[in-house]
Amino acid sequence: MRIPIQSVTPASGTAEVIGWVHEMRDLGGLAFFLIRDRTGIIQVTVPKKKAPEAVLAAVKAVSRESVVRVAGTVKAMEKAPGGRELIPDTFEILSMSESPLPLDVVEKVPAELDTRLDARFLDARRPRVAAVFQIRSAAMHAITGFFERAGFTNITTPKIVAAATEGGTELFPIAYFDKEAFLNQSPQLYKQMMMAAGFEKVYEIGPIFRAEEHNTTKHLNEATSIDIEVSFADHNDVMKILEDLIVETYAHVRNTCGTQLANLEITDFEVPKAPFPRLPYAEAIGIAQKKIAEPIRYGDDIGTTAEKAIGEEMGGHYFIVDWPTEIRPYYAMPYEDDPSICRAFDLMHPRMELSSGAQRVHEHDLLVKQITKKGLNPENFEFYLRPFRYGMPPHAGWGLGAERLIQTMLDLGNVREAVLFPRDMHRLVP
Ligand code: AMO
Repeated sequence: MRIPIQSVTPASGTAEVIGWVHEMRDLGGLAFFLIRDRTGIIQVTVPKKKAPEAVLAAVKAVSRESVVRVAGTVKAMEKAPGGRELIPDTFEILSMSESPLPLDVVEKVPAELDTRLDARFLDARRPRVAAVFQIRSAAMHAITGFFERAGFTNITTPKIVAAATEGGTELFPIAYFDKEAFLNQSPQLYKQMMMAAGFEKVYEIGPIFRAEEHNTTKHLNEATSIDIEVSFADHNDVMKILEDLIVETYAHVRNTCGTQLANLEITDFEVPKAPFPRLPYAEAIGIAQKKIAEPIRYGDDIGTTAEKAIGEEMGGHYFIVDWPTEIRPYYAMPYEDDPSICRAFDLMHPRMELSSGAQRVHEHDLLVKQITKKGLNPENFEFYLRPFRYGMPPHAGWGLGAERLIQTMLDLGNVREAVLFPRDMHRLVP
């Protein structure tokens, strides 16, 4: 029976492995193969004079990255990976790979990201690429565990919707029988409606769709959002949940992903320390004004250049709080004593924004007023507004981008590296 390559030792005696031909070398009398599965690599040594005919035929025919089944005797061999080699009795080609390969799995030839994404199935055979997705999986596991332990209910909300959540732009229209419909930009309205349903603490991890026309290293047209909504909570309560979640997720990755971090050559993986500093928006603008050449004023959005400058000053994760009401969505709750600013926040990594959230407006009439002020039509939001007329508790929440979390955690240059099959303006296949 096939055993994982990692568990083959000289003590195994005999072994059967199945994997990809990672490398091959012919030294005349001896042929060497490295066979790889997801657990590791083993050297297969073929002494040509002694090997069975069938083995010799397969060895001659096989190409790199073909899938092979090899069975034989395991011997200690100091110089080989894992200190052992396999001398085959049988060498069977299960699936022959074409040559040349569209991408060099052994990474002797560095490839452009586009080439890599076009042949993602090959790209992901490389341990350093697989490591990103194994770490992403571990991070998602930690996040789900965190929510379940904290008593959150997992919900699934529709991705085909009739109205914009975050404003009218950036919407993907779709054909929905005879009606106008869109791909959802955020579960925002639905997670809030579940507060009216009395669920108190909900989370959803699901796709969000944004028709962003920026082709940048941090924007995707399909992203994964980790969303929560909590009743009887304010913005401070949910910021605490967010920073605890970030710390726990990093700690889980550090504790369980040693091999993957090594594959990525990350030797200084640091778990951030909570609490993260709370930087008022006005002070953030002040820092940007001192550090960057382009003009920026109170009331402006914090763009990429400003974000980087402020990030440098802050050094680690931090929150920007007390935003001008005018530049936040209609659902953010203004402060009672100064309604020009609101109970909204962004969680920032020194490189970019990771999450946005707020305490929400839970009073129906104020919400209608704010929707109208943004130039939106409250009639389009009737399904959302209705629950606010039948007992809506005060509530708060946030949305955290899964890809940006992984991108910043692993210091990846491009957010596309944290997505198996990214969608951007130019990429719809594979
Ligand atoms: P926002 O629009 O700021 O807030 O999105 C929240 C987080 O989702 C991620 N994100 C993206 N990641 C990659 N590519 C994109 N195009 C993209 N768009 C968003 C980011 C961002 O910080 N409803 C609110 C959340 C809330 O208040 O609960 C919202 O969607 O990491």
